[in-house]
Amino acid sequence: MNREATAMICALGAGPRDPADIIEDIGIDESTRDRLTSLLQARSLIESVGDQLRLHPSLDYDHVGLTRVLPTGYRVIYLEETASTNHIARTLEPVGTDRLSIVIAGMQTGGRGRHNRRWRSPPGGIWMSVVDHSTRQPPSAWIDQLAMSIAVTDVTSILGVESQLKWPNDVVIPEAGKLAGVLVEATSAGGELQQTVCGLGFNVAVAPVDLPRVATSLRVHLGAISPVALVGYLIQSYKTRRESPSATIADWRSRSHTLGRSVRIETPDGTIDGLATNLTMSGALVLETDAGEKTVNPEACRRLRYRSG
Ligand code: BT5
Repeated sequence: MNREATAMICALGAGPRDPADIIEDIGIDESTRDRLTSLLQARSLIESVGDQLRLHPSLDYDHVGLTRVLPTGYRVIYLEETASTNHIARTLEPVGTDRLSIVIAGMQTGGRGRHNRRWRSPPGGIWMSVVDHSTRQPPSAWIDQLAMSIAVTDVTSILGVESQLKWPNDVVIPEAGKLAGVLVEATSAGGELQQTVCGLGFNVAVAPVDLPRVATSLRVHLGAISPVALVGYLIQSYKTRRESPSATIADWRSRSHTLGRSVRIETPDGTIDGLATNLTMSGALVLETDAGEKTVNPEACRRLRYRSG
């Protein structure tokens, strides 16, 4: 399944669409849309109802459904319920270093954020970990984190919702709250990464009452929405973006909710106040402070808050 095909499935995630709108949603021409429509109909992934296109009713959020929407070449493990997909992912043996594994759960009972904070994971979200078993250099773990959060903004953009990136690892809908968070955990030896697990928690169809006050869910903005419809495009976008780090960093800057704002960052060594001015190639946030320019690494940030004025 290519990127345009997964984009079309994603565009139908929030309900039936007029074929004319699909062209605009995903930026394709009419003949590509018609070709993709035939292809996806033949695979029973979408269907026509009256003048509209919609997801095929047989597309469930389970192992079979995920295998149908994901690009080939990935090992997929779907669990209805687990403590944490990152925990499961960390125990996986490689299936060949060139192959990524994806662990997805319908719900998590022990979801974790950074610094071991609790991550609420009721049914209706995408709770997912992507494992790369290949040996890589450390900055690539940071690129994975950026690539995954930008992939979430790619998905919401197709659905007509603008989301932005809050340093270091959040996706937010401005004025509404935190839509998604990313937790990357890597094991290293001899200065190289041996295994990288990139965990994403993305509130898709989650009811707001099941989330903390700081959170929002796509459901609040779009109504009924299908998580399985979004996963293929999410993974395609993640893959493309992690393969081009410079473009990924540039895109992070342009979709940033943090740059240009006054922030307060809590670190183990104290609090730093300043104006966020840039993101470095290694993922650090550059601040203009009263004591001059300071650079804060993502690992050092326990919490970032915006300051007014
Ligand atoms: C994160 O941590 O944002 C990273 C979250 C990663 C979760 C995924 S789910 C799949 C994989 N398996 C796991 O066990 N984890 C990963 P952090 O920046 O520390 O944010 C945590 C804070 O976000 C909490 O203290 C709450 O304030 C808030 N929070 C908790 N659950 C949330 C939710 N579902 N949506 C939005 N905010 C939430």
